[in-house]
Amino acid sequence: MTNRTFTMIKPDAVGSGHIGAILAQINAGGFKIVAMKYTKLSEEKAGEFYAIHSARPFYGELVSFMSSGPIVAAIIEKENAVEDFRKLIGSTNPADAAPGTIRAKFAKNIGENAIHGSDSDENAAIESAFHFAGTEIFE
Ligand code: IDP
Ligand code: MG
Repeated sequence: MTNRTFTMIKPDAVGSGHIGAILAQINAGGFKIVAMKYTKLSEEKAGEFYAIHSARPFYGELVSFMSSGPIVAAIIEKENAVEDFRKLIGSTNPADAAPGTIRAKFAKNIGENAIHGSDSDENAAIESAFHFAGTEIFE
């Protein structure tokens, strides 16, 4: 039912100057931005956001990477948003990502992989609320 998902342009892609190109590809993919902010996660906030991965061996690396520089957080809207956005960004490991996807074009490796996309409607709602107040979301 829901038609929204949550995304972050990660510190690697921000640092290499790809914010504009990635936002253009998101818009060209049919997504409308309904909330957006340029911000930086503290280590504590990054740890909280990725708490679901706390048992994974790469958790420490992930938290330090995600708090290493600014990010662009956004809520985007389209029919079938979660699934269609995962297709637009491509596989976690850019070596496996389909040609033309955001990760194929901009990710450095499986950790520094340019962009986040929620994996379910439920997580899209949780992750959106983590970053945005209701007053920061525009129809
Ligand atoms: P996803 O972002 O494609 O949903 P997840 O498995 O949910 O992938 O992992 C979350 C994030 O953790 C990835 O986007 C990536 O930044 C990082 N990550 C995943 N697997 C590895 C790994 O094997 N080594 C280092 N970092 C990883
Ligand atoms: Mg995930």
